[in-house]
Amino acid sequence: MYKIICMGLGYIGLPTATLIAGRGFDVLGVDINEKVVEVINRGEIHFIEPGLKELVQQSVVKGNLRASTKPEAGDVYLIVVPTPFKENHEPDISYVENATRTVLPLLKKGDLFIIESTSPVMTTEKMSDIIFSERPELKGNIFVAYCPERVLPGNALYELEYNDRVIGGIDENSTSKACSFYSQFVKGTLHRTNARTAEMCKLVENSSRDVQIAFANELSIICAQNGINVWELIELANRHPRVHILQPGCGVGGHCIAVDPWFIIAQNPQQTHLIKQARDVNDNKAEWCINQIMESYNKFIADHNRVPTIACMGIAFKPDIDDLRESPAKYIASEVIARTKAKVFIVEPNIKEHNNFPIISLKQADEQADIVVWLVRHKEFLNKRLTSGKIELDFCGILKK
Ligand code: SAJ
Repeated sequence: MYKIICMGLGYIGLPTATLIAGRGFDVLGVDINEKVVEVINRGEIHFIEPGLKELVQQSVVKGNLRASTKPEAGDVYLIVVPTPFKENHEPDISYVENATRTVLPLLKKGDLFIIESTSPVMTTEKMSDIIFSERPELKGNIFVAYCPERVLPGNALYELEYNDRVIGGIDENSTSKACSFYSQFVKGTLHRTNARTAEMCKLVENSSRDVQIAFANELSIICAQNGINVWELIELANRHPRVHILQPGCGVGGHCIAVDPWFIIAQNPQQTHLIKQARDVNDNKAEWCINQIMESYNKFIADHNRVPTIACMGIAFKPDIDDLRESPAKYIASEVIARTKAKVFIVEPNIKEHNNFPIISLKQADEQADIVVWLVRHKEFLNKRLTSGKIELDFCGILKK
């Protein structure tokens, strides 16, 4: 039975480590954050993911899953650390490189080294160059592959098991070895390719979604201008057998779709027009929402001769999660707080309290707010009727029939 070392215990690393541990493997999860390590070793988790806590608890009790700030020698090394971008939108692969350098002294003949972190093209080759320049005796004796994760936060456990995977080794043997590893816990089809194609595949998947959402967001602005209900319009257009328009929102957030297109843009600045434009459209959608709120706010003051109370409904980056990373809704709420004199409240059913945002219940918002701004389509908001006479700005389709 292999021993697996999973470098990174975040939104993807922890569910992955837990799934593998659940198959009876000995898994050591490694994270630089001592608090995260301590929480996991207690059988708890540090973010919301349905079903995960129970599985972590079971595996920790059984002894299959342990967490540590330091790696141990194993047979398979999974690199599942973040790849953010820098100020100038250039990808920052320093976490991948640090994780690689940390396990480098532990590698031995026959080991499998896999990168799952979203990475710019050629990162896997760069990491294998680092490994082989420091440990030349391992050249041709270890297996190195790239296998991007594809799971949707909120549905991670199901998707980890059932999604197809793209697996690209630095050579055929590495691809085969990685495929045989994943076949032990993935029920989706495993697709063989090379490392560069697998890296680009991940970036393209998220860029494609970004471009499609940008189309919906652009439509929403055109519709507002023309007095057309965008939700109805999209529903009707999608009745065409070959049309599938996504949903507009208050922007695109999270740590994937709003980030990964930049990795393609950074490496191909002359060739990326549509991909860059989509990023701009999606980023500007949040600004457009803020302008709409400001218009309503100013009109309220002119009409009522007093400052309104505003409730921002949702600050998570998407429905039904507690994740605020790169959240356009959170950005909009903070801008409304900064730019108005209004009393601004936040309703976020997935978060109990927040240092910077006054969180109140839906009922309290209904009692107190003059302007209600629907930012995130949380399930708790659906089919809720507010007291009539309020100004409601709907940026996420809550009021659609
Ligand atoms: N959004 C819209 N309209 C839509 C769909 C989404 O505005 O019709 C917004 C969401 O509100 C959110 C953002 O887009 O702000 C991203 O949400 P998402 O649900 O599309 O995606 P993520 O970021 O949670 O996960 C994505 C997934 N990628 C694809 O669907 C191609 C997931 O499979 C990846 O594993 C993940 O990125 C990742 O880790 O890269």
